[in-house]
Amino acid sequence: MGYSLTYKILKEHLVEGELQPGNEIGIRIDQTLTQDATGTMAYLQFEAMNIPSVKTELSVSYVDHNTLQMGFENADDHKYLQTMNSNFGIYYSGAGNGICHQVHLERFGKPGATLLGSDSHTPTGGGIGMIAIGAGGLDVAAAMGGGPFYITAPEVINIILTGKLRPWVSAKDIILKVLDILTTKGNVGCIVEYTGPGIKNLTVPERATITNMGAELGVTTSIFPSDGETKKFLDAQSRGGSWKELLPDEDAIYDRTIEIDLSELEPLVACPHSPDNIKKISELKGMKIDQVAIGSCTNSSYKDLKTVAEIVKGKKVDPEISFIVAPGSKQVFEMIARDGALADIISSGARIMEPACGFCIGAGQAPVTGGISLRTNNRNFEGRSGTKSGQIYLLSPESAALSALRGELVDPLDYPENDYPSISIPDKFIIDDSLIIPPSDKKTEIVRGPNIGDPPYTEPLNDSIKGIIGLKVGDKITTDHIMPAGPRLKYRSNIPEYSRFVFENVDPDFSERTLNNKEKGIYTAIIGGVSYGQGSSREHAAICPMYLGVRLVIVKSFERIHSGNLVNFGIVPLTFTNEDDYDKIKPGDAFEISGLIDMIGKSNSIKIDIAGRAYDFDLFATDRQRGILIDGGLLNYTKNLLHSGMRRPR
Ligand code: MIC
Ligand code: SF4
Repeated sequence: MGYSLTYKILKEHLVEGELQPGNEIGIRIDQTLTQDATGTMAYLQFEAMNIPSVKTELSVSYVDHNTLQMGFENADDHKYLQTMNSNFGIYYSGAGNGICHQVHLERFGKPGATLLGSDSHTPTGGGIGMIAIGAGGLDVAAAMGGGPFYITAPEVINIILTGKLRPWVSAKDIILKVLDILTTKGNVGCIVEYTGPGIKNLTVPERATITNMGAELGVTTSIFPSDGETKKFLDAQSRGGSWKELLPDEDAIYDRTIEIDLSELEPLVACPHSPDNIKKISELKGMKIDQVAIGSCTNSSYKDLKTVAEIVKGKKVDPEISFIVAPGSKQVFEMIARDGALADIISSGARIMEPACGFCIGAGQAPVTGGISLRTNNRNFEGRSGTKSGQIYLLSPESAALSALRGELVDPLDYPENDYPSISIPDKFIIDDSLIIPPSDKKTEIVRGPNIGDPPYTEPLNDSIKGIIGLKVGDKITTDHIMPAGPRLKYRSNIPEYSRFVFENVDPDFSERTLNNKEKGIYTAIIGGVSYGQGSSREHAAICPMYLGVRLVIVKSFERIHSGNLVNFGIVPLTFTNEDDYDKIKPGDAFEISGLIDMIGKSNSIKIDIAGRAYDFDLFATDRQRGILIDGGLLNYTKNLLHSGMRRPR
């Protein structure tokens, strides 16, 4: 009985637990990455662990989210990151060097290694055969300290790709098809492994588009084998030494198998407001549009932008739309600048943005009221673009560029096959790591401007809690609903200030009301539906509610990263034992729990009295997470373990 590639890599990194689907396992983490919007908190927490230097093989800190620096706040964060990183053995990739996932793939990723990143799109690294997982910043801090990362040993979904894509159909259409099949719900605890004869026709940037947006499935990660294409990519990055061949065994066992014939795919689009709301472009063609934005960590490689350049070369975009292009990294930017592709894009009427997250996280380029925006990124949650009424459609760079020229959504298959620009991976990329500051041997001063707060303090778990149901929400609540980004991003290092915006677009009074209640000793519980907490890894969606006095979140189902973040910050995650109870509980109902610590310590069943009636709920936590809840959060728990010698850092 052979192993999948996923299980081969997990086996090599296993440090705790038994590698059987469904078991909790601890794995060794070789590399970590952070970005500035989650990184400041992660490093403040790392500092609080009192460990002199990172214990990983490689840790990199990127600045790519808050690069606008409107006011001192972001600049303060960046200076803190740069000075802190140099003292603790961490590489610092500054603003302008590119989006973390793109740069990590280009310059640091290594087949067969494990990567933990404080960003949900860390699975991009699966494009070169890594087990690359997104997590909350505190989990990443613990991994930097040498602690294992805990996951449920996954069920592996094998997607067998056969055939070859037709001209005008590309990697984005493959992952949109996968989202159509698997949807964004019900895949927690799975890893997607791609195999089959079709993968040899996919270059590394194409594979990375697929593993990147695999995050929207809610899976732990996605992975491609490391083969000749991977070698070609790493050789072109002058990193051929990092390559090794990694394939699943021929008789590998998978829990589920799906086959996709690439030659049958056609251009697809994810319609508002969910990445799994998939339609064929042919069904929607002719729709007038207001904006086209090409870039983000999903589709901003050299291959993507060179394809766009060839499509718009010598032509002009519809002057009534706004056409935005953002390269994924300095490497991509410099290459399209030097080979003339950038000039073709500019001449067509594009507005060029710096290599950063930008429009993808609502940092600029918000569409007009009710505007239709075609974008190549991975998320189209309501309001994320910065315009609540904005209608965001996700599609390939090819479909986006052709549509920009016409001012309406067009079906690329209506264009001649021979016009399709077929771009391959260059033999050599331009290598210039001058914006990456390596760690220093000397200890220097860490600069902490006024925007750098203290790491969040988690109160110990109360044995008895009285409170009210502060909010009741429906299905698919994303972390963008809980903790909006865009213009609020600059408060990521200032918890009291950022907490003012919790659920801002869902219930504008939530924050003030909840904090007032806490001051009177009344805590808050939130009721939700399925897939609560999907999307971003931002642990602020747990930290800020915790700060306001939220102690319980009771839902029909959770997404992995968010439920882990709730535990890490001492909020008890519960699911309905009887889903019918969802309808019985009302906002404003009073609740009361007694003997909570005992219940968490002993069983998974938690009894709560709500509006005078007794309800049963299931604790959504592993044995280890119960310990974390009782210790009052992961920081306390990790400090206790690392310093009591129960678990030695490597
Ligand atoms: C996102 O795409 O939502 C983000 C912004 O990259 C987040 C991280 C964050 O909120 O800082 C993510 O994907 O984890
Ligand atoms: Fe940045 Fe968007 Fe990628 Fe998140 S999804 S890392 S905001 S580019």
